[in-house]
Amino acid sequence: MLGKGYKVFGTYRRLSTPNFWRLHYLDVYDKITLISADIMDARSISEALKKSNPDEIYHLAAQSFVGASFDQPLYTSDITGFGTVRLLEEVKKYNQEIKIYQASSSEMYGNVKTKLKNEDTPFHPSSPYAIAKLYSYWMINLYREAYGIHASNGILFNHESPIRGLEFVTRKISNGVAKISLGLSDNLKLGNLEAKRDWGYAPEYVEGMWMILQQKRPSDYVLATNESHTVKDLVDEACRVAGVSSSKIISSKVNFRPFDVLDLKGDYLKAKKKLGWKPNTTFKKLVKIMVEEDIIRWQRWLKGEHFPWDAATSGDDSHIVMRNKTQF
Ligand code: G4F
Repeated sequence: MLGKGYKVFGTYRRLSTPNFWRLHYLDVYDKITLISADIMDARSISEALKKSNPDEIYHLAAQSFVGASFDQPLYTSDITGFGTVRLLEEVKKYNQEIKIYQASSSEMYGNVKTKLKNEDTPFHPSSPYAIAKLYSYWMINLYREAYGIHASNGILFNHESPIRGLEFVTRKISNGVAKISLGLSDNLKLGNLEAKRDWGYAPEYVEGMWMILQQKRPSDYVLATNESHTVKDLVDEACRVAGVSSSKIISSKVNFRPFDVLDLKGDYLKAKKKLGWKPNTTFKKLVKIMVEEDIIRWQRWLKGEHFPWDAATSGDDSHIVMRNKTQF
């Protein structure tokens, strides 16, 4: 967005331990304006609108981890579901000309039988997270039809990069095999290796989000790669890149979800035709980007360099601390 000449505002939740490492990693921390706000607090959203007076809103705020939504269904519903309505209501009061992008999710399809999912495929959500996202999806449609707000859903399939959180399977694997390859760990425990996902490269999907809001008419679009791979395929490819034996990767029932979506594969034809959008990074390239980046980080760590490339509380890497606080 900065590259396109936008003035960018970002909202953040106040935390006792600041978590801005991704903004530093992308070298944008000093180039954007941060506003303290919370999607649970309508008044703070109203204030954020007044401070930023936006033309476009990219609504990505959510409890976005499917696994955690089974443990915290009400919390997830409040943030990922009602949060969108709090935003829509404040936009309706403040300025109905603002364009809104809603981060909808391929999880909304759940275990529906259709192999290749597009904008016309029926939804069958299979987690509290997916149900909350589907609620938001329909609210976006309602505010578009009832109030004429330029509100669009991007139905994005899994999109990944080296700044993915460690709790998600791609980064858990890239980080895990990187550590095994450098002798920092013996094995990696995962959950369901048979699940299939349609994994693409996040920067390309963010470009797609922007394209969606540049359309004259709001609409809903699938962004995907038209391919799906099993978690086991991901493990094998990551191990190949890192030079690690895949026998070190263990599937443990402890990490299985109460209910899992078996196969998600998206059809991006509408986005291609209407937006001119298409994914360019192959599955193998994506795995290579992520594994190589994690190996580099751990090599730097071994040389004594400590920096918060993940929040201090993430997974079993909680020992990563800031040595030089002024740096970040
Ligand atoms: O990486 P995941 O946690 O992503 P998931 O559940 O597909 O959700 C992500 O993509 C959605 C888009 O479709 C977003 F809406 C959502 O916010 C998030 O970004 O899990 C992927 C698959 C699952 O089937 C899971 O059961 O990997 C399987 N898996 C196997 N072992 C694991 C693990 N997932 C995690 N997180 N950790 C494991 O150890």
